[in-house]
Amino acid sequence: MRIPHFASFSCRSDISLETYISRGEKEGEDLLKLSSQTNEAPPSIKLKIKAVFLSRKPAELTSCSEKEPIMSSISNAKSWLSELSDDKINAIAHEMNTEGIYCHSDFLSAEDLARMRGVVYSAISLGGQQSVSLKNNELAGSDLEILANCPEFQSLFSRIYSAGLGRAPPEVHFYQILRCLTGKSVLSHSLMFHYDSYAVTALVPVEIPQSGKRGDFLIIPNTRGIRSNYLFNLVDKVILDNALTQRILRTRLSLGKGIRRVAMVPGSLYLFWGYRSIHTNEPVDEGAVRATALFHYADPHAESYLKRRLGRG
Ligand SMILES: O=C(O)CCC(=O)C(=O)O
Ligand SMILES: [Fe+2]
Repeated sequence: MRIPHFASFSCRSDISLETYISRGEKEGEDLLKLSSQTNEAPPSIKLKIKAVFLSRKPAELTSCSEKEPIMSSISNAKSWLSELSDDKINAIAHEMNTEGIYCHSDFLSAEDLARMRGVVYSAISLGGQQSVSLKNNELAGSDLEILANCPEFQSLFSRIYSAGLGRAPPEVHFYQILRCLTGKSVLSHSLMFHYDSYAVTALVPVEIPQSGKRGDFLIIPNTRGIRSNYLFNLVDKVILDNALTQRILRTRLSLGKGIRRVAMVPGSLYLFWGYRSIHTNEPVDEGAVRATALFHYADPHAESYLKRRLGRG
């Protein structure tokens, strides 16, 4: 059983999740005060976010591999994942190929989402009410780490990879991000059409505004294959990343032409070929929060000499 070593109060089974969350929020406020007094650098603040978050987790919330915990995190996700037949995997890969995106609803429970939102709001608060992204190591101890380490979740990716690309899947290591958009910086993080560097992308919305601009996900599916050479991938990226292409794509969006719009539902799991598909998100209002958990898997150019020489390996 995982005992949170950062915990500043003990985890007891007779304390409700809500109580833990409210205690965590109180600690978040204290940390915020502390950071404004000491002008601490963001990385150390992020470590403290982790501390706040870990302190919220009742000891009963156990890792994926443990048997019959009294109260289990990601249990909805685990039960769906453990029943995935090969036919279902083929159907998912087929939908990613034909529709561009596959969606499974209610992947996370309301309790999972509540805990994840706790992390989002602590991170935003400690980041000065601006957009923040927490990466792998900053998510250690969270439900998102538990999910990333869950063998059934990992095998979903390798199975989809083989079914969709007909290649032997590489070992599963995620490039994981919890992307929290809010404040003025929302605009600079939105409508930036791009290709991911990884073949498969899973996206789980944690917080989506219920009024005003929703920050819909936008995708032009499967516009390219997996490039045989990193150089060709770079050329694609240079063409896509420039101002003219971005303007053309935004015009295309305003004309409603050829771009699929997906209104994201918190707790659903979305899967798409991130490397192969041009995609981005719309903005949300400055005062709103949009948070998405992303799991990127399989860098086709992981072994590229050129990539390493360019310092991107
Ligand atoms: O948050 C989103 O909707 C998409 C983010 C994304 O595509 C990325 O981080 O690579
Ligand atoms: Fe992306």
